[in-house]
Amino acid sequence: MTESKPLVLVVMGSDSDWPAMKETVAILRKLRIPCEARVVSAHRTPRAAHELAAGARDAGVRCIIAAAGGAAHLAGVVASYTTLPVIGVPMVGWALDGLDALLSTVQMPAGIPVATVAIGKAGARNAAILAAQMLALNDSELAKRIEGMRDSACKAVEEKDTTVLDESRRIPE
Ligand code: RP5
Repeated sequence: MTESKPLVLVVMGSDSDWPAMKETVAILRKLRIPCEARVVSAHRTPRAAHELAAGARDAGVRCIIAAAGGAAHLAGVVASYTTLPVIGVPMVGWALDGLDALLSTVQMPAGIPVATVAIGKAGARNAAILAAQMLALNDSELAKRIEGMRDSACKAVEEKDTTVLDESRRIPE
């Protein structure tokens, strides 16, 4: 299968972020958005992070998703090297269990924004959906696929509702 040029670039500071960030890639693939996932670190491989971010627009990328944990400066550093929209995903872990990464990612000083989503897997999923919604601004077919995904989520909740309602009625007095 020939891979199309990635429209969304997913970067993470370590392969320890990959179990969460797989969720991002899975949703992008489901929505048929060409994407690529890379490990680059703002502090361990700063040159690679710079080159990837600075070259992304010319490579055809339209949105970057950046995940990191701890003193999570990757999203901010990436954002400083590109005018593409950057979505930051704070990773769980470390002494503060993701709160450190949340604040490091979201609290960007004025001028270089990072659109920050929730900590961990929920954020990883939402980052993909937010990137898709950005791309859907001028892609009505993609907008329909996003709606389809919401419909499936709605049906899943309705099924859960039926199950819980049934079980609640069967619990003896
Ligand atoms: C950050 O440090 C990475 O994004 C990761 O979340 C965290 C820990 O990295 P490892 O020590 O697991 O490689 O740079």
